[in-house]
Amino acid sequence: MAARKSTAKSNVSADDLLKHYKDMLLIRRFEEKAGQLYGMGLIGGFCHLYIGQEAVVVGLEAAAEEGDKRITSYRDHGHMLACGMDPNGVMAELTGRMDGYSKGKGGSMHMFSKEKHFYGGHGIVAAQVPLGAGLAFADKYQENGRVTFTYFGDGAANQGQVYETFNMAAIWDLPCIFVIENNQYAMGTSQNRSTSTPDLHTRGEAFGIPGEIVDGMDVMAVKEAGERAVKHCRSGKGPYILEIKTYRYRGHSMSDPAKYRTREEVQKMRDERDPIEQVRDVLLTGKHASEEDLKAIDKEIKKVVNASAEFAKDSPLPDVSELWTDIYAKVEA
Ligand SMILES: Cc1ncc(C[n+]2csc(CCOP(=O)(O)OP(=O)(O)O)c2C)c(N)n1
Ligand SMILES: [Mg+2]
Repeated sequence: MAARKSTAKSNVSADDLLKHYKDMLLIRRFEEKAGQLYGMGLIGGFCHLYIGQEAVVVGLEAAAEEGDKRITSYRDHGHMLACGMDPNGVMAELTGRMDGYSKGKGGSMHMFSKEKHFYGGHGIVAAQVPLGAGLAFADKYQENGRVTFTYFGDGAANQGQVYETFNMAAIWDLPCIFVIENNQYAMGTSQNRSTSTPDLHTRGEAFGIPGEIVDGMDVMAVKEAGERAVKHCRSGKGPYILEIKTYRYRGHSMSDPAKYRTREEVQKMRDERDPIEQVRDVLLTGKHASEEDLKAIDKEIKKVVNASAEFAKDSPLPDVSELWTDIYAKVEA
């Protein structure tokens, strides 16, 4: 159960790198656009952007297989795009439109996709953690070989229900990967101020759950750690913890004055550790892509993102009658 520090050293193919680059860039550009639309008053309520954390979901999705499940918190747009959900449907939901994933009734924090096995989108801190174990329980019961990625933050890692879940997941050897996205801040509180011991990957030791710490700004390190975790869970050995050290560049939500950290701290992270820039450098220095190739990719992605904003703006608001639909599930006899 010894903690291990991950480093990316694999012989990764240029095609893989290019795919990770595109996937991360799509999330970044999508989130930038969501920030703009929020500023224009087109997105209401809360909106938690994922900018800076892109390598976490892109790396883990590269380790997942068809049928694996994912569930996360309110900072969920990146997770949805990374598992292949449609940017149009996500943007339409953010703007409260009928063509959104929850017909415009859920917004940023409440989207789901049965097709892509994405189970939300949860606004209550850590509430998704026991739900994730429940999904993994269903897979174990059905003996279908699937694993569930249960994402939560460093702040959520201090919630009591996480430890009740760890206990049950360990007792039942559930195929659940607990992904702690440690971006160092819980809303306005730094991990140093709120957490008695900094090593969140060791939080499963009392329950016999192995864990490791991962460089979350390095997409390949995340992918490799994800593969180890998936292998462990799929082979029936029970749950696994990945503490992925990452960083969010924007405020906690759109209404955060961010007085708990300096601009210099954020700028330093952007300049020295940015996950997209790191892959860009490898692509260019390894001559796997030219500046022109990368410019063309950026242009293509901006087109997709702009189209999603147009799609959202053109989609109608939900009819008042929608207030009475989608309240109860139909249970098949
Ligand atoms: C049970 C509960 N308590 C408090 C809140 C308010 N709240 C929303 S996000 C948040 C911080 C969580 O931080 P972290 O788990 O590190 O996730 P991050 O926002 O960094 O992704 C808090 C306290 C909430 N939504 N639910
Ligand atoms: Mg956090």
